[in-house]
Amino acid sequence: MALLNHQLFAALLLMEFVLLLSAAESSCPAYAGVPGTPGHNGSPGRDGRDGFPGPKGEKGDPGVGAQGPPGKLGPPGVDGPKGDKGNPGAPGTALQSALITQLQSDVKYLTDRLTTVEKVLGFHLFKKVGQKYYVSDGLVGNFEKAQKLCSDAGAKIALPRSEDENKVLISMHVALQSIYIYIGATDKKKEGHFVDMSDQPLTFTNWKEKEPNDHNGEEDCTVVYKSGVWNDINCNSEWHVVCEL
Ligand code: MMA
Ligand code: CA
Ligand code: CA
Repeated sequence: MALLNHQLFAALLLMEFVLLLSAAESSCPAYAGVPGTPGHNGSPGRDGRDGFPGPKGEKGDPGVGAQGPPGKLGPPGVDGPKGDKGNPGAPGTALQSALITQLQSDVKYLTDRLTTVEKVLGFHLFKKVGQKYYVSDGLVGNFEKAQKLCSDAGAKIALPRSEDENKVLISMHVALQSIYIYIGATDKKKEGHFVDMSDQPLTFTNWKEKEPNDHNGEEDCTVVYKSGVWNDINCNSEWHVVCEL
């Protein structure tokens, strides 16, 4: 509205100026008048339009972030190939060789003893005499069964080889409440010629008087009484089984 008034005002001013000019030309004679004093300055013009956009700025520096934490440990790698066999060592001294031989022998001895002791522990009843163990589960059977029970346990049917062993064997009678215990001596191969289970002649015997008598011609196996004396007996009769380790 203000703008329109300004324009209207300017147009009226212009028309008045033109009328005055034409009046002066037509009515005034030859000489010009004294010039008037200059008018006041006009009001400031309107704001100019926006300038063109300036040039594109320079690329910024790369940002600086703090380093992140390390990643998790990866899965283990697969085993590499087996390495080559090492070179043979320098020869040991005579003393070292002797020591190694001794140690190997000791290890074998101890391993064998441990194997034996573990077998012994598989039985309910066991008694030690010297390096030998007499063992039993209190079972009864004929001579063939007695042999099988013992061999199944990695043992042999008992056979005392000395007075000491014979005494310890008969001490098993108390726990077993037995009358006879089978021992590993027979004359199956040659009547009257008793041998051990490896067919070797007996180096210790403790026969009862008048034994072995091969009663009825059918006694080829051997038992021990509570008193410790031996008797030949029928191999099909059933008596307590004791093994040795
Ligand atoms: C039983 C038997 C034999 C033993 C005699 C001894 C009758 O048979 O045990 O082996 O020789 O007794 O009298
Ligand atoms: Ca006989
Ligand atoms: Ca007899």
